[in-house]
Amino acid sequence: MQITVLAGGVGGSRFVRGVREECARRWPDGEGGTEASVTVVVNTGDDLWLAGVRLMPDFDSLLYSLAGVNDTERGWGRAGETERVAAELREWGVGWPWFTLGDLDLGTHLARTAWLRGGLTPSEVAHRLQRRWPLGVQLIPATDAEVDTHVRVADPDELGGEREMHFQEWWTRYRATLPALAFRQRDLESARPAPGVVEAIVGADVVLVAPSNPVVSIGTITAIPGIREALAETSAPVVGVSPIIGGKVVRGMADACLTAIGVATTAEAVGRHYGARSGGGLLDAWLVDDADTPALEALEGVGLHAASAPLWMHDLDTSAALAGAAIDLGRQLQR
Ligand code: FO1
Repeated sequence: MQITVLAGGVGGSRFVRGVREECARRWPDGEGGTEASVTVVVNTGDDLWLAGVRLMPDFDSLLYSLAGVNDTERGWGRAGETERVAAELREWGVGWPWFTLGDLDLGTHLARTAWLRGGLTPSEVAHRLQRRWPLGVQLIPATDAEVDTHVRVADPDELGGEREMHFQEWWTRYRATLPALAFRQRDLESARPAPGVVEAIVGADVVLVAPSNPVVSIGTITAIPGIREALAETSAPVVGVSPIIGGKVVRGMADACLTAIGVATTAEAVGRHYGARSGGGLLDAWLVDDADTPALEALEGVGLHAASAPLWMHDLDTSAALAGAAIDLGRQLQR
């Protein structure tokens, strides 16, 4: 059973832990793991260079969460973190005072940057980083190209009345409160899927789109030339899970991103935004929360196989149950 998941960071991490757990329960390998193979195509649009090191936040969120070393309160970074170096960087005026690089986290960024400077590609670096812990799934960055997301915002002081900033500044410094005029990934046209990504999508038995940010996470992954084509080509059912429950984002500030691209913050609107594969869109099926069952008929109307299940992931059991519902929805389509 080959399962491929498209995922961003924080929402993606919980969902992927659920997929891993559900696979271990359904297809046990006798050692507490699973015979199923789970590949996660990870968003790289949040990535940035800061203080001379390369950060890959969504990859690191998945890595730390799946390894069980993540800070569960903050939702990012390492458990038991300290910030001695970050304090020094602030004194030197290096990096961003509003963006904390913890000491343990810096170990990851320094290792990654050392390997990159040694000539490894980001996906080769990703392979080395995840060798340290037995994650039970394979994480692959969506592309080896740098496609850092930038956000255009209105600025009356600027000529032309606009300016651009890195997504991470918009997200962490301004908490997405500056109305975004557009999101742009630099050099996206020349980006290509990282090695193994197309094979993971085309060769999957089911492709799952995690309840991640539909604009800057799933949107960035599927905008990489070659990935959308692979999704159109795969014989696997493509099943998405709504990141919106009852008209509210589950976490993060995806509503600010959706508003910027003119999509309402509802499970129905995001399902329509992704579109049905039969109509040239992304998905075969769309899983919404029980609170959003009124949307099921309209979603069927646009060619999506729509179903509802509890989408709140409170713990490993609810995450595994959600993963199971998404896998089952996909397998119903295969018959
Ligand atoms: N998020 C914050 O809100 N504040 C921070 O200071 C911060 C630092 C940080 C450092 C490394 C890293 O990998 C992630 C970090 N994040 C921080 C979270 C980051 O913005 C998110 O992981 C995603 O990129 C947005 O979904």
